Amino acid sequence: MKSALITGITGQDSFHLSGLLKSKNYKIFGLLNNPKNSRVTEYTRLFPEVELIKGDLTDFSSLARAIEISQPNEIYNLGGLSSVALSFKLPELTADINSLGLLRLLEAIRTISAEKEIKFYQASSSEMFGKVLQVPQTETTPFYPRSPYGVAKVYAHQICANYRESYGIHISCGILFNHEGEYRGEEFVTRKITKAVAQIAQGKLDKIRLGSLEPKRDWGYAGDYVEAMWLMTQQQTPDDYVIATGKTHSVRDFLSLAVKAAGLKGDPEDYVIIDETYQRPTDVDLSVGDASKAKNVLGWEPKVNFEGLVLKMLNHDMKR
Ligand code: GDR
Repeated sequence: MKSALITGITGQDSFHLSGLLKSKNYKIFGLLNNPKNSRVTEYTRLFPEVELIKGDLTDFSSLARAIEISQPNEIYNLGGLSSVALSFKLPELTADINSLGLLRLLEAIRTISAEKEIKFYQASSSEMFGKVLQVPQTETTPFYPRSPYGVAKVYAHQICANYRESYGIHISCGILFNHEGEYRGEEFVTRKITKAVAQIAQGKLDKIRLGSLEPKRDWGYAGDYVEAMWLMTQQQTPDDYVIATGKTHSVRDFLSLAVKAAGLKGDPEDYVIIDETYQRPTDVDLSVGDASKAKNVLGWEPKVNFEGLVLKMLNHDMKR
């Protein structure tokens, strides 16, 4: 039986990845930094068999201990501060967790005599492309991050390449574009919209406050994207891959589809108040990825399209 250690076990991607690894009969270990996190109950209800290990990406010894306990074949580093907006308020913590936390984990792998070769997956991000220098973005597009989060992810991405080349560690980085779904946190714009639209449709809310309707993102379904993560760790040779749908849509497009699907009448913008407090000092205006390499090498392709994603999330929130 293979075993996997996942950091950031209560995050959106861990819910999807745990489901995938469970279906493949893995023994799963999850690194949990805050047992009081409100998502722990939901996670343990869905995955009672997963062994949770107390630990933190800011604490080297807890990472070494987690590796010793789990003796993993694969490690998925999904932990860290994932809100780009929050990274402007907590830039130092963002660097400590998202950059140095990853470095600590790599150092733990390098220095611990594990029983077997560990295959490592790093959650890199399209946020590294920031003010994009090429459309669409590929694995070779230069980085121009526009947030403390993006800058921290660039460090992590590049130290992964360095450890792969210096020490021969099997490290693959998935440059994942925005991916959403039923487990998405409410601080992200897609979930914020589908939750609010469901409440408006049920007469519980009048309007939704958003920072802007203009930014464009390449939005995919998280359930599809965790399959790409797993495929990367199954390869003989580690490498970096863009994971994206290749299509871009604005926040306005997402809102319009959700409003229509909920059966609300009138102009979608009638339901919106533009609120500057949700705007960032610098933002990414356009993001669209080219996942040809993942398709050719991993045989990976997204299954859920933009319309399917909006409906999935809206239906979930309508039921709730
Ligand atoms: P993002 O996701 O920053 O792309 O990072 P988010 O959903 O937060 O923002 C997407 C775009 O929508 C704009 N926006 C708003 N965003 C939020 N959160 N709230 C609002 O009210 C609002 N109004 C407009 C944002 O400015 C932005 O342009 C996500 C995260 O999952 C990262 O961890 C991941 O690495 C990247 O995607 C790829």
